[in-house]
Amino acid sequence: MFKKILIANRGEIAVRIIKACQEMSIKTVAIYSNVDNDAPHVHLADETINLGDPTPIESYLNIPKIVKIAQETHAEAIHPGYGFLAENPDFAKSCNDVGIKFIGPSPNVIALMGDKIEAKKTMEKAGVPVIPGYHGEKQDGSSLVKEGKKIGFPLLVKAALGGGGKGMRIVYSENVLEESIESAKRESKSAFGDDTIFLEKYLDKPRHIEFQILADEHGNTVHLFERECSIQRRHQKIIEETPSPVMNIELRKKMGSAAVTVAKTVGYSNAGTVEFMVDGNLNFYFMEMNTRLQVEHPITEMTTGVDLVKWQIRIASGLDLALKQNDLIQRGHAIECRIYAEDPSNGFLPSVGTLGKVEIPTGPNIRDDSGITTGMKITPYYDPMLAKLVTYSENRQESINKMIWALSRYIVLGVTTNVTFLKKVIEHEEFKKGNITTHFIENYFKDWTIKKKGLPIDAIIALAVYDSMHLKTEEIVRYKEEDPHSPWKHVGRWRVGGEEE
Ligand code: MV4
Repeated sequence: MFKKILIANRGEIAVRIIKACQEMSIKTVAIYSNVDNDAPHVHLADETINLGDPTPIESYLNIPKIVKIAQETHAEAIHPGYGFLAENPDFAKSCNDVGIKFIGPSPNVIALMGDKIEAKKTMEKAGVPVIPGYHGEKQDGSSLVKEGKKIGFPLLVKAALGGGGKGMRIVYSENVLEESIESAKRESKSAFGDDTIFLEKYLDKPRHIEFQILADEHGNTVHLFERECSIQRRHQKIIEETPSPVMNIELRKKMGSAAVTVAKTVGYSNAGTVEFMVDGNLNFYFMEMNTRLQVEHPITEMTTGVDLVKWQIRIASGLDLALKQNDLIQRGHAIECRIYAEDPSNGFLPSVGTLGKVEIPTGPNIRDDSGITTGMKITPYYDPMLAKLVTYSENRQESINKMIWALSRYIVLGVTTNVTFLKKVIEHEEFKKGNITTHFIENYFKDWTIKKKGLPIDAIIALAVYDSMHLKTEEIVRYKEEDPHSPWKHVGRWRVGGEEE
């Protein structure tokens, strides 16, 4: 087992990984940029090395600098977390080349899965269902138009190196097909330096359902069931849950076994996620594989009792996967809400500032994975996700109720957050019924702005906080008497939970 690991990340995931290392008696090295001096991952680690300039390129994306720090601190392995360098094959290779173990799959597998066309072709050959479409060699305009007509409309144009909707176009009719292909190619070229695209039938009422995989370096592979990730906004997941409300025993068996086939086909090792699209008739299709630990891994941990980060570390150190498929069981129901520093009443623009009071509710089966503390700076340099709130219960309804309870008591001052928005989504009748697709947010929350009506419990608590800070409350919080129920306001620096005037 490793004696020391460098964590090439920041925020809540760096905290999550450091805590796993502490439990395993592994020393940790944290890296941090100049705006992260007060970040919790820095306080938790055994050694900390400053990266200087906060721009991502100069800090958390700086491969030579990070590898050099790992060598100098004698770290034997690097955990990349998610985002930043987690799915960068050059980084994985740079680590392995100097004898530092990259905690993840091999560079070749990362590169293969990074190319959505190659991944799709490989899985089609392996007999895994893929979304009907064109993913061939011909990339000239007229061939692609011809193939597009064969598929029919609506169809989707996707970038080979894409993901997250970049370079993607929905095409509803033939007369805009050519220009959509061209503009997708242009966008893809500027975003990924490559303009290879592929075409897919546009699925009706799709759900995004993914399977967690663990594979050791000796050929043992298991899946840890599904996560329903359909609730997203602009290709960012915001709420995930497991089990999926549409899943049944038979479908789970089929999809789980397809996910294991995907992993085995490419000789996958470590933790990974196989993403599927599921249509209204419960047909499922392989979409892509994420070759990293995912943001939403905690809901799988809650329902299986398996610590995914510890297994990543054990697998990377060469241990056998002791978990057998038949021993794994899914029990109860877990939901995760992603807490972002963003302003729902202002186009979800990232909100920056220095954090004041942070009060996260605790209670039975409430998990807080956060990377925030009072005094920490929230800057525009990095992803605005502050924390993840997870609730677990014996069934979906109870999990939802617990989440509503917890969100109502979640306080972050200093920046605006999406907490109130999350609560509205969770409370939506169609969400409660489990009637969700990837278009849920655009369907039901299109021009959503918070209706400012009054003063809820969170604001009352916030007022007490202001008092304790010797500030005059009437200068800080105002609300409209005629709107007796809702979220509050702020004036000046401090904001509560949701929104800004
Ligand atoms: C799809 C799809 C429907 N059919 N593929 C791909 C990237 C991911 N973030 C969203 N993706 C989708 N791929 C097929 N064949 C629906 C989505 C999708 C989506 C598409 C257009 C506009 C908004 C969307 C939101 C979520 C998912």
